[in-house]
Amino acid sequence: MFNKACLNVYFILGSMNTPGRDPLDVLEQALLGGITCFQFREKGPGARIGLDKFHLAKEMQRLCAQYQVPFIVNDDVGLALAIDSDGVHVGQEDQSIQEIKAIAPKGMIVGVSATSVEQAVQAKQDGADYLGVGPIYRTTTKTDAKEPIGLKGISQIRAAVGTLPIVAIGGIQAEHKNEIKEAGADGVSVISAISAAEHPQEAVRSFFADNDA
Ligand code: 3NM
Repeated sequence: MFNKACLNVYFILGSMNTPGRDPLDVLEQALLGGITCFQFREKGPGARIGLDKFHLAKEMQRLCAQYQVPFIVNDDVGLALAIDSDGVHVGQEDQSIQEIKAIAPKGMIVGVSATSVEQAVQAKQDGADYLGVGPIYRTTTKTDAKEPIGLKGISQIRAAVGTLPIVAIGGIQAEHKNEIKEAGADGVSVISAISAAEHPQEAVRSFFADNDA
């Protein structure tokens, strides 16, 4: 089910990203628009915890399954295992890839964030299935985001990791997609360009407006 084509338009969302709107509605709009992967990222101020988080994850997982879109859990390996998600995505400060691989079912996708060539090479060696590389541009969605690495950062990481699937992240809008793919990424991951759009479904469509519709 998972290959690099899944990274084409990779949507990330938590309930904190949809103030005043039902996050499930926003996700369904995005699925109707054609997102190719989804990450549940319930994190930061106002994020749901405990059973509330668990239930939201289950509902989002069910929606994604309906549209046959891979469902990936950010950071929370326990949750990923408990609901048998398609994958888990971890940052540099989260649980190590080797530890996760040791306890996760065979075939569970493990994505890793990398902001430098060194981190990317290490993640590949440790067995990451794909890399989330960024931030590409400036973003206000993640308060502790690093300095942007730009298109050059993507090209350098691509050169260092061969064919390992890469998705770019951070400050990405639809009009950036072509240059990002030309720089060597397999796709783009976004939060606000879709979650904050008045019409999330149309916002997703705009990511397909170019050559790979
Ligand atoms: N991770 P938006 S940047 C979740 O650099 C996340 O690893 C980043 O949100 C990283 O699409 C980021 O609204 C926020 O800029 C992406």
